[in-house]
Amino acid sequence: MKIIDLRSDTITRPTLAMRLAMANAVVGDDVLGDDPTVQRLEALAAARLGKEAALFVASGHMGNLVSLLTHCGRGDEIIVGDQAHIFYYEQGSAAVVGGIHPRTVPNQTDGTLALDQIEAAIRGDNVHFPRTRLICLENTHNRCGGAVLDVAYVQAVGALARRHQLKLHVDGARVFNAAAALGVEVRELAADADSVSFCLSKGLAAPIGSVVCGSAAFIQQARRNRKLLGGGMRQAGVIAAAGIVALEQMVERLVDDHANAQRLSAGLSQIPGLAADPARTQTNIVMFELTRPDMTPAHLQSALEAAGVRLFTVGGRRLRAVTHYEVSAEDISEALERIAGVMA
Ligand code: TLP
Repeated sequence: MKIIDLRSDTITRPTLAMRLAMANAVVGDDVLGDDPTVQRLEALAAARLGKEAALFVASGHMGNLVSLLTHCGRGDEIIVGDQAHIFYYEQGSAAVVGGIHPRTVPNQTDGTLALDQIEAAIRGDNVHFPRTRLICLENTHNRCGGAVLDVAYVQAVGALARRHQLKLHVDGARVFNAAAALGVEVRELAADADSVSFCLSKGLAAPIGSVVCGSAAFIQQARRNRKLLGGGMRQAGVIAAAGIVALEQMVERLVDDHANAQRLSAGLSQIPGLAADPARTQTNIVMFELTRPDMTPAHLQSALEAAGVRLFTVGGRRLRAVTHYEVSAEDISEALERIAGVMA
């Protein structure tokens, strides 16, 4: 039985082109500034995002943490969504490592933070308060079901940040999915942000790595912070080579993942005992709910595992399925049949 693995787009393994590029990569000591492949990836990423410079990091988590450490000092406050990956899934690392205080604003179901609620969360000058320094957005928004923040919204938050002398960081782990869904260039979604981190190892299918993009001065300081976290990698061109292939060959096909997610969401919405909303599936993440009261999401997850369909529970009665390049349209039909079988 073929396992259909919908746990995450992080499970994608490197393509043959990536493996060949990795084998043939010209490398050097990147901590000493000598790795031409890492430099090529960073230049390519900066150009795609429309920023002056970029920094290759080990993971999306490291990209966010390096960015936060670079924008903020100890005791500074960030405004962040209560469903944000930075707040929800990163071990509170900004607080643990950087002494950075998170101030949450509720994420709306479309992944946005209401502008008036961001504004209300900005601290005044008062000896009792931490200093607000940074606003964080997430695009696409993972826990909001892969929701896309559009260009006008990011512009509005950027303008609000500038009005209050704050910085804007975008956790763009899946920002290429956002751009594909909107039919815009990713640089349009990055234009108003002071820093954007994006992942090569999710839908773009590289084995390892993320990139932080920003001004040259920001990236210079971010490079110091990457080293502080033990993230200085030596012949990192071996993995950066796969990242270059990811950017050059794997971006255009993301729309296929979105079409598969749409198929999956529509199919799930037809299965008794499940609730899914295809209109809210905008990219490659499908959130759905188990409405049958005699079953828990954990039960469903293990029954599906036994039927060769893997996915995650994400709290409450919700489950998450993610499409990616190792899942075909036929796999989606097969997965739907198996899910309907389990539910019956
Ligand atoms: N998300 C993972 C899990 O951690 C939940 C997933 O399977 O979706 N930002 C966002 C928006 C993310 O979704 C993730 C990973 C990260 C950052 C962190 O990336 P990594 O895993 O490379 O550290």
